[in-house]
Amino acid sequence: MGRKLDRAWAEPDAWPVDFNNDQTATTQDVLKYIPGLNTSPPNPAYNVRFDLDGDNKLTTQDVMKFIVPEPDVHSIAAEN
Ligand SMILES: [Ca+2]
Ligand SMILES: [Ca+2]
Repeated sequence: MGRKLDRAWAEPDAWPVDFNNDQTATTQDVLKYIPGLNTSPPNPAYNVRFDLDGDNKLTTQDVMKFIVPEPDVHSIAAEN
């Protein structure tokens, strides 16, 4: 189960966390971090494609980019 890319016009590569270009963000995409986790250039295992925070290191901070905060339903209800 994963999140679906809801923009039909978007190219698969336009969604940064969809590493296998199947238009969903799943554990299959997260597993792609395993070979390069805790690497940085010039280590050949480092791949800039996975460096989502652009700090030249592949760490759990990049993996955390998969987590999108859910809206706070209580504050939304209070506003309406
Ligand atoms: Ca995917
Ligand atoms: Ca990084």
